[in-house]
Amino acid sequence: MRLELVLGDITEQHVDAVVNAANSSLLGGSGVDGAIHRRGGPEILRACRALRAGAYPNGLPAGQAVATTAGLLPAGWVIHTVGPVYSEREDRSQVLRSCYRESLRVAAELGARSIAFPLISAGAYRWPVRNAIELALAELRSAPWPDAAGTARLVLWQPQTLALARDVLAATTGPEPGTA
Ligand code: AR6
Repeated sequence: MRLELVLGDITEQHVDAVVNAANSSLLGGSGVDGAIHRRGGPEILRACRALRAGAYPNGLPAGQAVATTAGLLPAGWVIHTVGPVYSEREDRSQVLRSCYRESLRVAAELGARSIAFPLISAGAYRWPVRNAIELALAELRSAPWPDAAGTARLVLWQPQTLALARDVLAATTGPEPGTA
């Protein structure tokens, strides 16, 4: 699987599936979640309400992932996942790792060949950015992916976050081939 780091807006990614950094309610919020619902239109919220009325009456637990239509977005699906809120007292990194793994699993089930992730938990949920990048890259590089030609893209919102992600990747693999 090819791993890409790009600067940009998750709502503008032309991939099979984009991942939403949602909350358990699945009913919207700020940051990535707000942007996805705003740009994707009401169809996504309708699909999320249907999930709450059906399989997830109590909401989506942190670390899990579920897909809906992408509405008006250029992507084919939105995969909603719920990151953990950062805690200094409790190590929740397995939950954060699970968000990436479960999203990839759902994407594979859908037959998606390309997927774009935001940096889950690194905004409103206050996860330290470098560690959020380290966990994201570790999962994206090790997760089983049925399609060897598939692409996983990590979309960074700020230039300094992209620079940090490139540093982290280079520190673990050597210079990154073919980055945008
Ligand atoms: N495209 C790509 N990245 C973005 C965008 C965008 N349009 N907007 C922000 N980021 P966050 P979380 C970056 O807060 O920490 C919501 O209210 C941002 O700079 O979206 O998992 C939900 O409903 C940061 O690096 O997600 C939840 O309640 C990263 O995306 C809660 O926030 C994640 O920031 C989830 O918080």
